[in-house]
Amino acid sequence: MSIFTSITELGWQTYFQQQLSLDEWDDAIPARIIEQNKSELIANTGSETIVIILLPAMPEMVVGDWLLLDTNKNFSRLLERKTCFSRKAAGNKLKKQLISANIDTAFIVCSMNEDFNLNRIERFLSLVNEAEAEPVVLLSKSDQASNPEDFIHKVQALDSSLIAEAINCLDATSVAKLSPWIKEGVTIAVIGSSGVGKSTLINTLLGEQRQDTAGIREDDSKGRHTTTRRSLIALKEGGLILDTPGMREIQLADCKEGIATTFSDIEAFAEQCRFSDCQHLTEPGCAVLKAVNSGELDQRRLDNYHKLLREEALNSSSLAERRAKDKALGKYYKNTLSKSHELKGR
Ligand SMILES: Nc1nc2c(ncn2[C@@H]2O[C@H](COP(=O)(O)OP(=O)(O)OP(=O)(O)O)[C@@H](O)[C@H]2O)c(=O)[nH]1
Ligand SMILES: [Mg+2]
Ligand SMILES: [Zn+2]
Repeated sequence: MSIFTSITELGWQTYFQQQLSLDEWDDAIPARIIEQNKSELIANTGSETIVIILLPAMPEMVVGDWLLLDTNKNFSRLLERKTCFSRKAAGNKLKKQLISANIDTAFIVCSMNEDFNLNRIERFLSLVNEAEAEPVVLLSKSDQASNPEDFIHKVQALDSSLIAEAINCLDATSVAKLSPWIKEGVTIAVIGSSGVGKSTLINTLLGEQRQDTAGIREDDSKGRHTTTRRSLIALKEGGLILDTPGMREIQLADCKEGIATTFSDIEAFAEQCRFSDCQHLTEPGCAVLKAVNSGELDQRRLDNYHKLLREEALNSSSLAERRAKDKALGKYYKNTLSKSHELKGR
């Protein structure tokens, strides 16, 4: 396990410091969650590692979160997050799932082979933009691609201000390109589908085989994900990097702003539509459809925009409905409980 020598190295920033009360300034010990499993959290204080057993009364916490411990090194409270990545939980679960907290930069990894997919990159960008973290698109397996520049152009055609780099995750010289983003106190999350090279990239940055990669996996029968847990790892150059399991399904929820930022070109065209509530489907005077016809906008990109917006609206409304139901149920239990106490008291 990595030993963090100071909390600045762990990513402690003024944003978190400002949340401390005067008493907490004196007594509380800040700690950051660096690993988690179903029943416990592993937190680091900058000088030691603390295991926190999860209790029902605790708030939902995730890797990257900052929390305060009391003088006995027990959980005291969770600090407000600067950024948070979340999605609707996979499958039919009506639940929001936290992915990670307090991420400054996201490396969105996509390999330059048959898995290359612009729709998926736009999906990840929406998630990262919603959290207002800085996205960097990494196009991996450059050693296997005959034309990496074509892939870079395709990504930059989405948004000319987007940073895209082609890398060979197995090669230290190639990975050294990423040094401008690796700085003390900066937390980077590596996200992308399974098998794109996220753990390989982290191992190359570390200069050691810390994380299992598909190449050295002994038993493939457990499924196609090699990394199964999120862990925050300290880098020699400073900074922290979060390895994540490949996400097969990232259903967007509560992500409207993120989609708007990702598709700001479409939103700009939309301002010129004849009707202010234009859906850009069949309406006359639609500036978005005009941009498709003139070749300024890809039909694929417009289709994906529609798809992500529909999905986001559906997921957000079912999650809101679920939250309202849970709240009503909570009130009901509270009422019946206090009634039964009243009866018992009589
Ligand atoms: N040639 C080449 N192979 C790569 C590159 N990046 C990763 N690989 C290989 O691709 C396979 C998958 O890499 P991993 O690092 O395990 O992928 P991952 O993204 O961590 O996958 P999950 O943990 O399942 O999400 C391994 O066999 C790596 O050696 C690369 O840039 N070039
Ligand atoms: Mg992995
Ligand atoms: Zn329109």
